[in-house]
Amino acid sequence: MTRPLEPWRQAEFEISAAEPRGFPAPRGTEIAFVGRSNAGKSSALNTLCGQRSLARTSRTPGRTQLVNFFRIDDARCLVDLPGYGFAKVSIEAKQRWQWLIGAYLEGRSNLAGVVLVMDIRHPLTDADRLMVGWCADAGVRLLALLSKADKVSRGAAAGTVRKVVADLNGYPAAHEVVAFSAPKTTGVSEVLTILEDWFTET
Ligand SMILES: Nc1nc2c(ncn2[C@@H]2O[C@H](COP(=O)(O)OP(=O)(O)OP(=O)(O)O)[C@@H](O)[C@H]2O)c(=O)[nH]1
Ligand SMILES: [Mg+2]
Repeated sequence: MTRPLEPWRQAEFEISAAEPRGFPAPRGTEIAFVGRSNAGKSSALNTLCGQRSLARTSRTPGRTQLVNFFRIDDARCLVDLPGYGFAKVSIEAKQRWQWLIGAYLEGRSNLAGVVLVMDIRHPLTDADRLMVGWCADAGVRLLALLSKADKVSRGAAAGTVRKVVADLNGYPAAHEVVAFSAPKTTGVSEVLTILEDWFTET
């Protein structure tokens, strides 16, 4: 099936927010990307939009603590949440991260679902599980996007997908698991299909 990619290609950076009062007023529906720093969130976002540098790759990983909003059109918005899991980050920075993500996830009335980006070689870390728990409590749809699938064999990727599917078995809201590769564009149409469904069902 050919997906209507064109609107995604037109996606533009809208605004960055360092704290909840900087979040733009909800307009249309939103899908948020979360995951460990370096998991491949920005790369996935860029690949899905068919753009090379829509979301900037952080030169100083772990330091960016902003929520970035990218607008597809009036009805659709993609949100890049700060990456977590950097051991070097101070306790205050971690608490700040929790506060910011919590404020976004708990308070965002137009949130259609969350894309949890995880390196296919290290899925479901403790922090990822915390994230899954938050989404479950909030009743938010979840897509586990297993990035860097090009780094493992096809068989290994399929095996990890099965494991994550089994692990998310008890997840209360709608959820999906997809193996993804930014350079090879593996999983792109599958992910676009799921996210478009979320946008239209909400
Ligand atoms: N081989 C391969 N490398 C990838 C893939 N996705 C991302 N990368 C690489 O992984 C590194 C981190 O990617 P980013 O997209 O910047 O990761 P991020 O999750 O946005 O990281 P933060 O912004 O620090 O939270 C970069 O060097 C990317 O080129 C992928 O699918 N395959
Ligand atoms: Mg990033």
